[in-house]
Amino acid sequence: MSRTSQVNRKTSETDISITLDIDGTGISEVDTGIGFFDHMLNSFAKHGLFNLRVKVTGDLHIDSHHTIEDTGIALGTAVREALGDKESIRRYGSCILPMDETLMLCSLDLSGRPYLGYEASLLAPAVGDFDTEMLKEFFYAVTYSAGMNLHIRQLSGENCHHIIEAAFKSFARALDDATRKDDRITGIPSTKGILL
Ligand SMILES: [Mn+2]
Repeated sequence: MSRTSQVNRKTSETDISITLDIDGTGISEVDTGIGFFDHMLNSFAKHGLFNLRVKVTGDLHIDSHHTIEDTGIALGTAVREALGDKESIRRYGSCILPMDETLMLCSLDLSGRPYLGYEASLLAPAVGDFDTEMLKEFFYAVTYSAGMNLHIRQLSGENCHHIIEAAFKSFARALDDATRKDDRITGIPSTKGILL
């Protein structure tokens, strides 16, 4: 069974289509209209070994808010749908990722229950057209639509480009870990017997 999904989400603010293959090789094609956000989603695909296609037409004449938040909702939905009943997956994943002066921790549980723990200090208001306060909003949207417990914590860092990029890359590595199938796991990895 292939672990893929296709999500289309259209509102008066954004029009989004995403295709995702959990068991990919890191091939991506991303166009959100925000160059730095494209760079982040390409990095996410590359380092999580996901095949990802993202096309977003958003109301960027207002600001980056709706485009980034709604892409997070659609990406979280794509992850949840691609994973199906989560049979034989490792469920938990963690990564502490360095990027020059930055050290970023990401730890997640594909429990079905959404929670975001977020701690990062971004001193610049924006990187390119990406408003830095949208980093938290993006991950909040992903956690709620994917049904995942996600903790992201900046252990060190100064440069906002590094901090945001390390967040996306550590998330990618942790998610790759958590979504891997393990031959030793029979059925759903929960004593409840369900992870939805
Ligand atoms: Mn970069």
